[in-house]
Amino acid sequence: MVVRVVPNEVPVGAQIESLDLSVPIDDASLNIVRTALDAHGMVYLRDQQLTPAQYVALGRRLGTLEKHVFDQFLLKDQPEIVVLSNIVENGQQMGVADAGQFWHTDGAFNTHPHIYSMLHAQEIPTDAGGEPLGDTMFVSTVHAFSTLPAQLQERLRPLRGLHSLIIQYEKKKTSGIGRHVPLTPEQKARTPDLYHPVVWPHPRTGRECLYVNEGTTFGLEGVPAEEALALIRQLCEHISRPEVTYHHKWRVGDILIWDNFSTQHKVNFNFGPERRRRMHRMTVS
Ligand SMILES: O=C(O)CCC(=O)C(=O)O
Ligand SMILES: [Fe+2]
Repeated sequence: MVVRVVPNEVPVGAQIESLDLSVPIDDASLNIVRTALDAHGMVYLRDQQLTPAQYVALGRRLGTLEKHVFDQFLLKDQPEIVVLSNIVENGQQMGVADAGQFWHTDGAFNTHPHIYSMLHAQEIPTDAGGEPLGDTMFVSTVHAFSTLPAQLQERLRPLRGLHSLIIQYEKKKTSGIGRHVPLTPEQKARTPDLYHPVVWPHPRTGRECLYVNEGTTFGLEGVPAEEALALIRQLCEHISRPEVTYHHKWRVGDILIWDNFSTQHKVNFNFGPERRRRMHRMTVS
């Protein structure tokens, strides 16, 4: 079977068909995946039956795997995988329950954000009619920048944005989604506030990505706080316009890979704690 890349109708994302990721990926197929990621920012593959070890082996083919700051939710035998889940068993939370409630890009609180994140769907909540709940939504930051007025593009190019994991976690505390796990002082120390370019040339393609997000950007260097927050809000609204947003309808076995420079994502938390959702997540630098 020939591997096919089928782009979404919106300017982000593509489905990759006829590629079985449970067998070690060959160079030609790996190249198709990388090229599709460069072109579309995120890719998804359906019906992938992989053990955690096979999943880790796949991730290693894309780059170096990182360990999540939440050590308590790493898989014991495969610490490259962090569990995202709303499930509580024997009074114990099984994974990070509130990841993705704001539009964001992963790793913005790292000096060198990792390029790819990956999810492998283990359990997906559905409504009474069997329709999946908890869509993950994606937008393109390349498309967002390229559709801004030229004058605004010029103004943004020299700016740097202030990103803070700590402020993001304070925001999450009050949002009421899932069970919020506070950062320990040591985890906070590992992720201090930092600046990133507002317009970030993509490390692989060189395309300009609008690197400002609702989740972690709380200021602009040299711009008065109120003006900066208003501009950030305006840019975030532009980035996440409904007509350019892809909604991923999850199925168990889906593998999603996304690029954290050229896209942003957010989860639709339209499912309660009584409906189980569980993902295996990895990050690739
Ligand atoms: O649970 C999801 O669908 C995505 C959560 C998220 O933001 C992430 O894994 O980076
Ligand atoms: Fe995320």
